[in-house]
Amino acid sequence: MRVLHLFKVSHYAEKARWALDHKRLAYRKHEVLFGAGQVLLKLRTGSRQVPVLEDDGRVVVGSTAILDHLDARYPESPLWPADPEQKAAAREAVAWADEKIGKGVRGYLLATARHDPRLRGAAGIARLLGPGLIQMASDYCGYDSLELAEKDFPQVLLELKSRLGTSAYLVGDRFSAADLTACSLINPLYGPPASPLRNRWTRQRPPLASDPAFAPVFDWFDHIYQKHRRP
Ligand SMILES: N[C@@H](CCC(=O)N[C@@H](CS)C(=O)NCC(=O)O)C(=O)O
Repeated sequence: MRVLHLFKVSHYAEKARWALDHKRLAYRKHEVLFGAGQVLLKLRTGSRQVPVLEDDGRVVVGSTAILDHLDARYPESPLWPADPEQKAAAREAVAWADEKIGKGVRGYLLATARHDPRLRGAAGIARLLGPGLIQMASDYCGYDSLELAEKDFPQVLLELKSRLGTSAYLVGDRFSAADLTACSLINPLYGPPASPLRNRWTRQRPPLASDPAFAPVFDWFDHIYQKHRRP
């Protein structure tokens, strides 16, 4: 049986889950515990980070590697475009989303959590983190400071909006790994109705979504989840 090692709240793990669900592949979810669970994961798979997929004796570490593995082994319902130029564009978009949205969402949530204890609890960010520890966590998100993370993230959303333009998809005219990646990674901030990671906090669109400049991006998330997120 395939096993996907994950944290329940991990947005990179949502990317892997979505890919498996998209291909209608059965798998068991193994929820890794922070700390001790990661030590065991490292012993078993060589990685302390999730997601990790075990598929028929093969260990695949990292969300994009999992997408590649699944497309190579189970070509039905492809995630990557067949056309080489579009495939290269999708790879670039996935790498951009991994870096900018994946890390940016984390930084932005931690930054806003400093002023909002309710968000600290509801977003699943350790309830006990005080402002000092949250500041230290900015390193983990790859930002020099959380002020920067807070300021930067709206720019990331604007770039996403301009990458989309008037198209329904990030690359070409069909759903691909690029849309799946961008939408999975936004999840800790906002979980559209069709998202399995939707929780008490993510049920509400974040305050910045009420700015008309960002509304089209959030409408796009809703649409992609509704149309392409197989349960
Ligand atoms: N580039 C990796 C990123 C994975 C990642 O950042 N995983 C986080 C959870 S969202 C993690 O396991 N963090 C625990 C740690 O770094 O110790 C991927 O695409 O899978």
